[in-house]
Amino acid sequence: MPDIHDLRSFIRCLEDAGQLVRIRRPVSLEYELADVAAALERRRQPAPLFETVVGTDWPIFASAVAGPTRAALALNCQRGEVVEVMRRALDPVHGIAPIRVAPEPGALSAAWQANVCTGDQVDVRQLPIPTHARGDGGPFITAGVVISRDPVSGRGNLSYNRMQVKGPRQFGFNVNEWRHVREFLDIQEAQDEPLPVAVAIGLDPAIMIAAGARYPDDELRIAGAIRGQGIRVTRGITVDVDIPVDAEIVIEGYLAAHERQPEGPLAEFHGYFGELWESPVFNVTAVCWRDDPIFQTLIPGWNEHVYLGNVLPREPLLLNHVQHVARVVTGLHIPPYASGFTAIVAIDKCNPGEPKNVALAAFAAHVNIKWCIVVDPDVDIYDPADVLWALTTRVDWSQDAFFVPGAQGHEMDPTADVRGVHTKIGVDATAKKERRGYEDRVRYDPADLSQYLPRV
Ligand SMILES: Cc1cc2nc3c(=O)[nH]c(=O)nc-3n(C[C@H](O)[C@H](O)[C@H](O)COP(=O)(O)O)c2cc1C
Ligand SMILES: [Mn+2]
Repeated sequence: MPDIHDLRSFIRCLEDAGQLVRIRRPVSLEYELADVAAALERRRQPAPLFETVVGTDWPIFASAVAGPTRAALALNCQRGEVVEVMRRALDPVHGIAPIRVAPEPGALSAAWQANVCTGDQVDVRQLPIPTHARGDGGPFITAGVVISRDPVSGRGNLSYNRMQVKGPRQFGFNVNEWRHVREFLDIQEAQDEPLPVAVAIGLDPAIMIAAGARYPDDELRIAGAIRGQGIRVTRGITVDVDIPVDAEIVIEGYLAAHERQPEGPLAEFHGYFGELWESPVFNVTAVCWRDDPIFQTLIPGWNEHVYLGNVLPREPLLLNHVQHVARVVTGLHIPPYASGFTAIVAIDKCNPGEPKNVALAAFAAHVNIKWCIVVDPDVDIYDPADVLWALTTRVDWSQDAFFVPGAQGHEMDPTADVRGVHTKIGVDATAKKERRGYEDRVRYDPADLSQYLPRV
């Protein structure tokens, strides 16, 4: 069982599983790095470790958990078990609290305390922060996990908040209305106080996965549940929040009270650019890093963005709902290449009407789901080509598809109105041999191509 506890151990695990590609050719931080990572993600290729990046000595890793293959490695399970493992980890009953490492005299309590830069020494423009998409407003930290604390209860919190470089010690910090960080900032602002936060970059993927979930407690407990033991944390150097000791890079600072500045645009999860936001301002008090750090980024508006935010936390919800109506669910997936709006459910159908009930249950599982495709167990739900084949050869559209007009969806779905009202569609793409008999489907055994092809 691989011991994954930080980014380095995860990278080793990926390399052993053929899920890492080391890129030695120099790449530019502007566009080129993201272009390469995006192409790899869309083709479901290994995650890139860019070893030579122009203008920095630090390697950059991207696309850590861009889909189910690497999620399975991160969660130490089979690909078909990811939903079940996530369902267990997201249940607060199984949460495991972080463990606070006390500083010992003369020793570091965290690897990232090896290099510390504070006050006027800090210039975040020296960090290798990519400009990802043409259309983004500039360089953004996208894979930073934000650690904050409820000023009232003291409970810790993890979230993603994109951060746009604004100056040597300042970022624009995006935060939506209904986020926990927003609640904490509101509480502080009512007393004209800033909110201390830390941003950890380069992490155990269990923490990356945890940060994408909405959870009633400290999301580090989700990461603890995944690892079966508490995540080791230590207090920040200039802020009172508990930061994972194994982070590669840590940025500490404060969200200024009552300050707002234009921030954005950035590639959004639905695959279009967003608008400028009036966002809070993050003032940096310290930047710290491990010796020979690895910077980590996440390609905005692309697979990993959708997978962490809209897939991993929601597939367990979908499973709960479809299990309620279908006798035998053999698999389900919300594909990260479809903005989290599509659900694919495989069932061993027991009744001709069951697939349509499954689709209805999927719409109830989460408002974002607008299309549910129900297939037989022989269809590979992770392979868009196999799903398209089932849609083509097993669907009579006038009988097997149904619309739900005027249903609630996501306001940012470009087909919905400004309130998010749109039409949902359910498709029964299971075979109906009772309509007309036909022979078995063609099958070839999956060949291990690495045995036959030169390494690319
Ligand atoms: C890759 C990624 C980027 C995100 N970026 C932002 C962001 O910039 N602003 C924001 O408010 N939420 C963003 N989110 C959503 C929240 O960080 C995430 O849903 C988290 O659960 C919110 O934390 P909370 O439940 O503790 O409020 C992002 C999610 C992901 C997965
Ligand atoms: Mn939270």
